[in-house]
Amino acid sequence: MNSREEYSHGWTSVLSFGVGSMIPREVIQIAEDIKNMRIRGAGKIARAAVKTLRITVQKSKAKSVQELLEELRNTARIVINTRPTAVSLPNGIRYVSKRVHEELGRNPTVEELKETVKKAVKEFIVNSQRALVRIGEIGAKRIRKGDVILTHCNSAAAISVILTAAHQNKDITVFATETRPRFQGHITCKILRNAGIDVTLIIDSAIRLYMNRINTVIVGADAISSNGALVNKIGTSTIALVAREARTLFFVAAETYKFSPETMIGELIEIEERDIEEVIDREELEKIGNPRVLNPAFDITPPQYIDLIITEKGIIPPQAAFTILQEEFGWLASRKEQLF
Ligand code: RUB
Repeated sequence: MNSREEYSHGWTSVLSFGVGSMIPREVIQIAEDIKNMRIRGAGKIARAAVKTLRITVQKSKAKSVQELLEELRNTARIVINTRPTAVSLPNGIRYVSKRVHEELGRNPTVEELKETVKKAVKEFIVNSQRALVRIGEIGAKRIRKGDVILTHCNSAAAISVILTAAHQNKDITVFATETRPRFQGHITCKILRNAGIDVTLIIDSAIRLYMNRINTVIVGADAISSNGALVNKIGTSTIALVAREARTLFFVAAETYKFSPETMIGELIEIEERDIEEVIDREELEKIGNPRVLNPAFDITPPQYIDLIITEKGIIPPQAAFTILQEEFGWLASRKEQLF
């Protein structure tokens, strides 16, 4: 079963069991926006996901703690199923769920539990925004004056490093890949050009031709596994290979909530397969004899091609991913998780 089927399955079953009426319309709208990529990028997805929990408690008419937990569980289930690869999404939900479980030990009232949720949501959002700033400050130290940087897709964390370095007058130049099929590279160009940075847009397949001019590649992360492998926008692993061959540095900018705790206990990260119409429309497909079309949204870069990972807690080699995971999510490895 692919992610799309799982998603629509989860969605209809929630509705058909009559739970749909308990899901606020705004939550369903945010879930749709994440799925359709009107909200995209792992960090933004996580912040939008935790906001749905706040909306749920704000709209809730639950008369008991159990009822409120059921509503939170339904929201979490819908939101988590929107995009399967970005671990920031379940990790954001986990952040709130963990605080709810701690509060449950104190036998809270419905109102107290609602406050716990609102406080945890706010904390997650503030922390994730601070993490972006810190990643920029830390990462910019590794950018030298006059560096030529290549970035792929559109990552707020990678852009934070680039913008911070630019504000420090490091006189940097950026190459941005188009990032087919959704052209997130255009968003990157717009942000960097608005900041007055010298940017060149290139097609994805031109990376090898230009790699010798590049000093440093900086990309974001949708997920990092316990062995330090990076899951990011399709094409990232090819860029890493080409960078290695050209002896160009390859940096990943990632908040610690992009590390995947499931991978500590042997789970694999699911690679999202998106609608083939993002690649080619049905009419054109017909004209070329209806070949099978694949549209994976992400790929996997092995740790040996990554020079370092810039997190808000500092710079780490990919081999230290397990340590980060133990610090951040060690509590998860020892018990079966229940979200709310
Ligand atoms: C976005 C993407 C980004 C990461 C990190 O993919 O691959 O590199 O999500 O982004 P999509 P950020 O466009 O399919 O969501 O640093 O902003 O969290």
